[in-house]
Amino acid sequence: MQKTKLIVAVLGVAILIGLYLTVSIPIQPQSRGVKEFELEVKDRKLTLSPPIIKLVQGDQVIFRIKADEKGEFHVHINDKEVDVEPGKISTIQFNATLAGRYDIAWHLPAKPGQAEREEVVIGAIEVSPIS
Ligand SMILES: [Cu+2]
Repeated sequence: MQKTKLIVAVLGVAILIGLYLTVSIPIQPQSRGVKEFELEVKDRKLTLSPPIIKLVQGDQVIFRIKADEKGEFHVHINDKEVDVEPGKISTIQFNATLAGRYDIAWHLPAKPGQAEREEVVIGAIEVSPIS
């Protein structure tokens, strides 16, 4: 009888601790609501290391982007792009609706007589599916 009581008490405490941990420690600090990232392009690279932004399907995302040269920041997710100029912050906003891996590219302004703009892949976005 006493053993049973002890087991019940231990289980109860374990469940309470489990609940406390689940409720009080989210997996990622901003996993609910909008996820914001401050990104910087320097020497045609993202200063983030590794240059991979991990998201979960359904995340709403805002990138605030700085760069040391004029160019275009292009996320190959939903095909969003924005012009960036040194000394200014540009923003891109999107919803990570589809799971997968998407390139982040930096486009240099087209030179005169150049049909295609040069593109450098500077990072990636990884969207994991909702389990
Ligand atoms: Cu691109």
